[in-house]
Amino acid sequence: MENLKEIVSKFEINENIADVKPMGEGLINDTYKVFVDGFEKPKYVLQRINNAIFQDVDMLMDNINKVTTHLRKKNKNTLQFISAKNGKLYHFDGKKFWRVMVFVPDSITYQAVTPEYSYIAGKSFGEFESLLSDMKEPLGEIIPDFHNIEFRLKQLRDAVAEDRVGRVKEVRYYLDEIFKREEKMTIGERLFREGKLPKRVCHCDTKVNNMLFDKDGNVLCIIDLDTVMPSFVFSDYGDFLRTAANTGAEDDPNLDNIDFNMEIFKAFTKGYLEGTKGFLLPIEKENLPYAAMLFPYMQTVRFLADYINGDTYYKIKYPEHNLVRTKAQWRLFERAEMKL
Ligand code: GN1
Ligand code: MG
Repeated sequence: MENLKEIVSKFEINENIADVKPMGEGLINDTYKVFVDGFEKPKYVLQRINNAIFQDVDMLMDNINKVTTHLRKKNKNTLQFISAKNGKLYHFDGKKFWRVMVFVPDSITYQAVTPEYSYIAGKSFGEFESLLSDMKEPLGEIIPDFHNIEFRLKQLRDAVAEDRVGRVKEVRYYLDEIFKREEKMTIGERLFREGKLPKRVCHCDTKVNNMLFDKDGNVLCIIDLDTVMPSFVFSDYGDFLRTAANTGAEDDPNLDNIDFNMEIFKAFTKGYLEGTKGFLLPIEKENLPYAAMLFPYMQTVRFLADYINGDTYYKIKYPEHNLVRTKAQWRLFERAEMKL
């Protein structure tokens, strides 16, 4: 294990670093809170960037820098990164890439939200997209085809064809169910090719726990900006509901816990439509129910492909974890499909 304090010392920080402790539940990067002398609460956040996934770290930090600068110009609270002593926004230690940001104090994250909070969240993500809609400088597509469902289905097909670890035989049911719905679930990409559906600057990882609230339910800051890139507005709307409207956990082993909560759906949609007022096209609005189904569907496809590939992408806590996640996301998809 690397000396985390020494890594923090590579950044423009004047305080004496007292302690570095693990934080968060992300499936991709490793995150730590940094304590300094004289402060009880954490002062900074240290993160190891997973550069197997974010391969172009310069582009990654450049995107984030453009977005946070744009938001700050509009007086919006956003993440604040600390420069490394090398002048860049990251430090490379010879093997790993690291970055440091200011810890947002007195913030609360939720794994689950009430209708009232999801209304606020809808407004915030809607406003986030509106605020970024006039960005002049283009953002790089940090993970190409990230939310392209046709591409994700192709990856699943490739995984099945290779069947690297012999897991295909146990997941036939899910494969059949997924591919049965291919036509209806790829409509977004078709509308895009027909020139009817635009791409916009989106957050692309709008999980509930990527939003920091204060104790009164106001949104303090939207975090985890790694995947901010051009995408359909469906990304932010759909991925939030995938986590918020799920009455169970993303990886709930008990499928009976999982349902698609229509109260949350309605409240979030109301907020989102207010936050995006004057900027969404009719075709985008009409397809919001599709977006709410698309994200559990896409996440099933991604977890299943990773399971078939022998768990190379998502961090897992036990050997069957990606299969459990697949089943849980599929149940959520079925419930959404039934209700929408
Ligand atoms: C990953 O970084 P994290 O854990 O917030 C993933 C998302 C998935 C999510 C599923 C870069 O997000 O796309 O929806 O896990 N991020 C990347 O929990 O693949
Ligand atoms: Mg993320």
